[in-house]
Parts: sequence; C-alpha cells; structure tokens
Amino acid sequence: MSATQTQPNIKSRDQRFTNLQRTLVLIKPDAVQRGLVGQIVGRFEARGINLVGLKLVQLDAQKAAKLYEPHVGRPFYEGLVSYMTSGPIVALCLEGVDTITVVRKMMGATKPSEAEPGTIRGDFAQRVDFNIVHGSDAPESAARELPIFFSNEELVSHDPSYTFFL
Ligand code: DAT
Ligand code: MG
Repeated sequence: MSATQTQPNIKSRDQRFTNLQRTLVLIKPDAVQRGLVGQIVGRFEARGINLVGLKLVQLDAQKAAKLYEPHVGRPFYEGLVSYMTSGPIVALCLEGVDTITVVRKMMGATKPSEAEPGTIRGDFAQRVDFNIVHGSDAPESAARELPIFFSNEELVSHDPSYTFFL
C-alpha cells in the first residue's frame, strides 16, 4: 500500500450490504450438454455475486413438477417437465444485494428473441423451450424453490474477501 492510500473502513457484511437476497439458479440440461456451465457460473462470479450452494442434479418428474407447479395446465408444461428431466442440471444458490432482480436481468427475457445481447439468454439461446437458465422471479419464489434443491446444511454462508470492494 502506498503512502497516499488509506486503509478502508472495515465493516461487517451486514453493515455493508442491505437487501441481501438468496436466489435459485438452474443451468438447464441444454446448457450442461453444450458445455456452458463454466461460462454461466463465471458471469455470476464476475458480477461479485456470492456462491452459497452448487450441485449437479438429475431432476426427476416429481421435483420438476414441484418447481413448475405455478405453470400446471399451460400448453408448454408437459414439454417443460420432459426437457428439465432430460439430463443433468446444475443448481446454484446465489447471494448478494438485490440478487433476485440482478440475476433476472443477467438472464434476459424468457423468449431468447426478446433477450438483449449481453444477457445469458441473449448470448446463448434461440428457443423459448430451450432457454438455458432458470432464476427465481421474486423473494416468495426463491423461498419456495430453494428448498426443492438445497437443505440448509448444503448452503454455506461465507464472506469472500473480494466482497469488501463491492
Ligand atoms: P422464466 O423462466 O423466464 O421465469 P416463465 O416462468 O414464464 O419464464 O416460464 C418457465 C419456463 O417455461 C421458461 O423458462 C420456458 C418455458 N416456457 C415459458 N413460456 C413458454 C412458451 N410459450 N413455450 C414454450 N416454453 C415456454
Ligand atoms: Mg419463472
């Protein structure tokens, strides 16, 4: 540290962050098959979002039905469940400031044709039925969806040193 630099004020994570949220992200079977896991996780890491849970999962129809319960009866529902159970997915629990909103913005619109370039769907997807990622859309959704994939013991709270600068 040079003579002109000052030591930043050390604050606890709770003092630094307001509206800390956790959200569920799923890297869907098409993205796993296409070898996009690293790039997608890397985007969240680069944004400084904290990874508190991570696992590879082969979803069964029961769990897929639980996740997509709000969509029962929609014309795409059966296809969605069959797609989501067609191969392994990667489940992430991400934590950060306003993370539910931030992650949804990073994902882009549901229909890839409407997703902006620079978003995950805007960069990697073409079809709404193979749209690469899932992210909880509201705090209530995150609270409902996270326990489908993670027990409390599987979520590791920690405070990486880099978050000091966020
Ligand atoms: P999102 O995943 O952006 O939250 P959603 O909750 O409305 O979107 O829908 C859940 C998933 O269902 C979506 O990621 C892909 C699929 N889906 C939605 N609308 C669809 C459609 N019109 N045709 C086919 N699949 C669709
Ligand atoms: Mg949704």
